[in-house]
Amino acid sequence: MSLAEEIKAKGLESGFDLVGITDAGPIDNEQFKFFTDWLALGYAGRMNYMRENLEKRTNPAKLLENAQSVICVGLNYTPSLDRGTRAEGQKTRDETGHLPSSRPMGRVANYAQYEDYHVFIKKGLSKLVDFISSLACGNHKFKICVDSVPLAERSLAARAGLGFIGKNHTLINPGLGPQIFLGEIITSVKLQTDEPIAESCSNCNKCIEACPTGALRTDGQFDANKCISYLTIEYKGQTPADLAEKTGDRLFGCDECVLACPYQENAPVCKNQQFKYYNDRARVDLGRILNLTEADFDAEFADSPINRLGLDRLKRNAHICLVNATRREI
Ligand code: B12
Ligand code: SF4
Ligand code: SF4
Repeated sequence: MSLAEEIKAKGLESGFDLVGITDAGPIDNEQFKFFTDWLALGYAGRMNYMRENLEKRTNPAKLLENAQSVICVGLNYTPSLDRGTRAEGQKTRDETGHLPSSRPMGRVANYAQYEDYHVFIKKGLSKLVDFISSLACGNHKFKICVDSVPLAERSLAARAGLGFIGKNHTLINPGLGPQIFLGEIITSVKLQTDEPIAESCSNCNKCIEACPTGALRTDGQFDANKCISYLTIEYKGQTPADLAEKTGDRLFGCDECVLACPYQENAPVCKNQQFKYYNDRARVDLGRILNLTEADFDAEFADSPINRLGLDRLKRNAHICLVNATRREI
């Protein structure tokens, strides 16, 4: 087995669903142009960090001295509707996958129903680094990236053969669908690289039709200013009234463009049993959120991606969902 093959086998054995390798060169010109157009058109909204470190974000070699390769991993996060241990008295989900309740509830995006993926994936990648260090000759360097490092993760994952970029802008693997977290190890070890896959988006436009706000534009661009995921996770101000209304009962994140994709239909559920899933985070009681103290919030969401949002913004979102619930009842 070559070193690259050993690394890929170890990655899969340690619980990742996909492992591919690409070189540490910059993303291609078309992808770079897409990115700079996105910034120039103002579609990054108030995510000012997306305007910084452009050189590093689009070129892994700028993030690590003598970088040669990027090992890209994917972790499937499609939740099973019946997964997890139900608490005493907890109701079963209805045919739409929702837990019926007489109290107004807010929906949490699938990815945030798990423990914080940043922490989980970093731990897995750190073990993989130990494994590579034990096999590679010489004194090599490694940099672990999961989401927060300025790096064009989707572009690199596509180049490493993990999947293709769909019209919903997610990295889609034909077998696993779009609900895949990404992570990378940039390394000075030179490894044999993989080829991008041949399959591509079917252009069925179901994602664009499903987007409640028009954030997924028909011209192929993505306007974060209108995206419910951006507004409920990243945006710090008061949500504009028209968009607040379209947010419906989405308390944290949005999955519409992901769930509408035909590649999601037969996607297998997350098989990594070490990756903690919380059944009771799929839908949460809005009244309870509005009454949480800082101490309650920290205790309840310490290991969740929701923790980064902070209690004030979670309450802002809960208030919007509650107003929308009242509107639905009238
Ligand atoms: C900022 C950010 C957001 C922002 C902006 C999203 C966006 N589309 O840009 C907000 C908060 C809205 C967001 C939402 C979500 N995010 Co987010 N996000 C990021 C982050 C930090 C940067 C993304 C970025 O660079 N955006 C800028 C745009 C221009 O880049 P891009 O969409 O990645 O597109 C690149 C290529 O795909 C290509 N490209 C894309 N479309 C096209 C079209 C054409 C024609 C061409 C030529 C090229 C091209 O060009 C770009 C060059 O780099 C990444 C982590 C990272 N470091 O990469 C996670 C990441 C993209 N997010 C992730 C997830 C899971 C989500 C959500 C599903 C969460 C949710 N349920 O609410 C949604 C999905 C919304 C969506 N449809 O994109 C995952 C995606 C995994 C996957 N399988 O794709 C990532 C990779 C985090 C991770 N490590 O797993 N996110
Ligand atoms: S996450 Fe929701 S609002 Fe954002 S582009 Fe996808 S469907 Fe539209
Ligand atoms: S819904 Fe259709 S157009 Fe959108 S990403 Fe999936 S296959 Fe592509």
